[in-house]
Amino acid sequence: MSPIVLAALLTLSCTGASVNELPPVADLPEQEALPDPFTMMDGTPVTTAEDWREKRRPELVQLFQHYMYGFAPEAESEFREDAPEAEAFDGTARVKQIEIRIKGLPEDAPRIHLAVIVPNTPGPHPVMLGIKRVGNHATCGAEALLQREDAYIPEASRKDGASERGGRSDFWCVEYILSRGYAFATFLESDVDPDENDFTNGIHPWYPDLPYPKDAQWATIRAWAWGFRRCVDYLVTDPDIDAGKIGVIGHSRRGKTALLAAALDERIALAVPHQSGTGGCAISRASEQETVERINRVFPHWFNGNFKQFNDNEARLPFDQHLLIALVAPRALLDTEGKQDAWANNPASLRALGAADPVWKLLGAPGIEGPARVEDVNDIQPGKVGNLLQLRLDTKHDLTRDYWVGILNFADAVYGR
Ligand code: GTR
Repeated sequence: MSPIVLAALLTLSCTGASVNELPPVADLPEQEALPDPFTMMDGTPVTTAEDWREKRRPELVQLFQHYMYGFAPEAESEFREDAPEAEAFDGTARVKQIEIRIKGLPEDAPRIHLAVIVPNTPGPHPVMLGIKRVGNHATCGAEALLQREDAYIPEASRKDGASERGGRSDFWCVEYILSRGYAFATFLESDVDPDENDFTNGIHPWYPDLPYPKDAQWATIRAWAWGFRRCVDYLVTDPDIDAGKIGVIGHSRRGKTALLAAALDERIALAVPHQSGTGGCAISRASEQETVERINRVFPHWFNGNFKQFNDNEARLPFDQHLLIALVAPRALLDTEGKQDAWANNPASLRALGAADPVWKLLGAPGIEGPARVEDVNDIQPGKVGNLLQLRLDTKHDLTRDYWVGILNFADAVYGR
């Protein structure tokens, strides 16, 4: 190892990682095996829960941002009502619509339009917060949900009817979620950043002077995770919501986002990265499905500039996705996967769960208890599962009601409901 790299690593371990001192990718050691959760970058062993919380966790938070997702700005959220509270579903629920702005940004800066649908029963309620590519009005038939004509919706979603009112009812199953006593909250990804290889739109141009090297700055998935954080800023203030029971979910590229959001924001109690694949729960090394090179080539805006240097070079990653999962510990994570969805690589995600599990154990929390994977939602019962599990159902790349049954069984189990 060159003296420069060694000096950088030593600085990293002493300071808790100043990003400008992290080694260039070419100087990172090659490791074919999965990086050990319990070895710091400079080789120092991690042996106690305190070591994890105070040293290894902060180091990994820095590494994932620097080399993969990018660093996002700190922000203070401000809330206004988008519309007065209204009843829905024959008075069994209430709809709240909140506009989230960022303090200090100009009037015409992007803002997030968060919809929160709460069961009309005594609360506070646990909540599932989902990111999606269509407007809030598409998630269910609640008439009160605003349909915003100025929202950016991708062409494909306009064509397949998904962006119509209630067009994604079978996907989000909002009435079912409410019937289980959970609130449902949701926002549109393009309120933060349209899913395009273009950083001149969305939130990015409003932060022209971030104090990070250009290649370490936030890309689209990091921006969406920042959007989750802004929504959590609101949810923890809402008396109808149980602030200790906030779950996040997204499908596929948004599953990657939900995982990242939960990894970085410890107010999130439950992560459900649905069919999240590469850049989500699936291990990047030796992928037989979507490789780092492929995802960077086809979706260059999802990850930062540094991550491109790991194309065909995954062995130099100082982490793998098991360590992103581990950042959720000791909280709960359900990795939901489709048996017919080979591209999302559920075997590689199962491997990641197994490699992350020791972190739950170090923190004295139930990680994988019993089988790591179940294929029957009825196997998810209190006392039968811990805080870490894969649920694999016989579906393609989609979200269906059966998944919601499993997700809410899992949430009930981890919350002790
Ligand atoms: C695919 C991409 C996956 C996944 C998916 C999706 O084309 O290769 O990583 O994110 O899109 O978001 O549906």
